[in-house]
Amino acid sequence: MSCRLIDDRFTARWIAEANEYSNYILGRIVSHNHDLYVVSTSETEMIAQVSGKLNFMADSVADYPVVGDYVMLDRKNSEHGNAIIHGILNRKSLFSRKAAGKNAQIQPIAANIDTLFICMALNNDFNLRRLERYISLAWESNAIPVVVLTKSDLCSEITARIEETEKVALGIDIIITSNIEKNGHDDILNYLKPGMTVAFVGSSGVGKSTLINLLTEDTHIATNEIRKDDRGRHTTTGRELYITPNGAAVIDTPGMRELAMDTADVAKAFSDIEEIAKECRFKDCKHEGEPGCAVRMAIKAGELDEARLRNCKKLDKEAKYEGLNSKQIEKEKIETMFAKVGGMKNARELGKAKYKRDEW
Ligand SMILES: Nc1nc2c(ncn2[C@@H]2O[C@H](COP(=O)(O)OP(=O)(O)OP(=O)(O)O)[C@@H](O)[C@H]2O)c(=O)[nH]1
Ligand SMILES: [Mg+2]
Ligand SMILES: [Zn+2]
Repeated sequence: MSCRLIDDRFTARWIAEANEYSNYILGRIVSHNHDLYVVSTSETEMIAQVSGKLNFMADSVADYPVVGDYVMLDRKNSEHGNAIIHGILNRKSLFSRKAAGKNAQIQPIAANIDTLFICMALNNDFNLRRLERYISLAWESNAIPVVVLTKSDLCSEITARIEETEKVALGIDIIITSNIEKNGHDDILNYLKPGMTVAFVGSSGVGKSTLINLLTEDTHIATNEIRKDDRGRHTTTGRELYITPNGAAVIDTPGMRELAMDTADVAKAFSDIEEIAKECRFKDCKHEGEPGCAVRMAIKAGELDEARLRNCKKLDKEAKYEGLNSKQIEKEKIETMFAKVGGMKNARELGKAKYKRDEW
């Protein structure tokens, strides 16, 4: 099934904003490849590119459209060439990843997601530390996370895995699925209401595309054939938006190999520790043996897992380190800006080069 046209169920909340640009046509990005985008409008699907102005004004990759974005287009059809994207409407949410590494930039993945399905397989992909990172990034994105434990057919200790997951995914729904046994699909379908947008993220090979194919009753997305062992090759290379038979938008993403913290909300992912820490005597308590430390007391009383505190500290440290790093990036940006003013000739080229480099 190809992506159907966007309709009022999706556009209602954007109509008011779109009115400000009454000369333009509203479209939604369904996929993109380098600087070419596929956009869906109420009438058709066509190729589009960003306008020269949008390109020139862009400060970072986040200023370019991503899958799920609502955009203003200059034409109804592509009879006379590719459409031009003149603006991106305010995003309700934006899920970004950050590759590990010193100078890694933020990579926006998908926009305007209501529910973010964080997929993790119940085999050797199962990793609670990685799940914590995903949960942090999910809260940061403004989408509501749901944890999907996939490939339950490969796991004989499902109850134990769920219990472990519950300790990390506080207040987050957990769904167990198997694409082989066709389990848990109804639980996922509950979130796919008309007009809603959901996205699937998680490591390569956990079965995201297979699941989406089954949900959209489609064999449109490339997956590896179903097999009973753990191996699965990296398959999804583009990011795509599909529409389910009942009118929900589903975004597939390629598996992410590394996931580093950015401004991700560590505190929210560890809200249990935050809550206990409110009772610490010192406001800036590091829970490292200070007197009156409520966190230490909770660990002693067996109410909090010491390992969880360690992970929280580790992520916090990483996030701070990344913060420092982004300041350096900022400094670099300012220097580049002055270089631009000094020698305008290269300004546009600079912007373009930056965009290319940041793609993945
Ligand atoms: N055992 C088992 N294998 C599955 C299940 N779902 C998918 N697979 C297999 O796992 C492999 C990867 O599935 P994909 O759907 O391509 O995985 P993906 O998450 O989309 O991977 P990327 O696109 O690389 O991010 C394939 O060989 C699938 O047949 C499942 O529920 N159980
Ligand atoms: Mg895939
Ligand atoms: Zn403390």
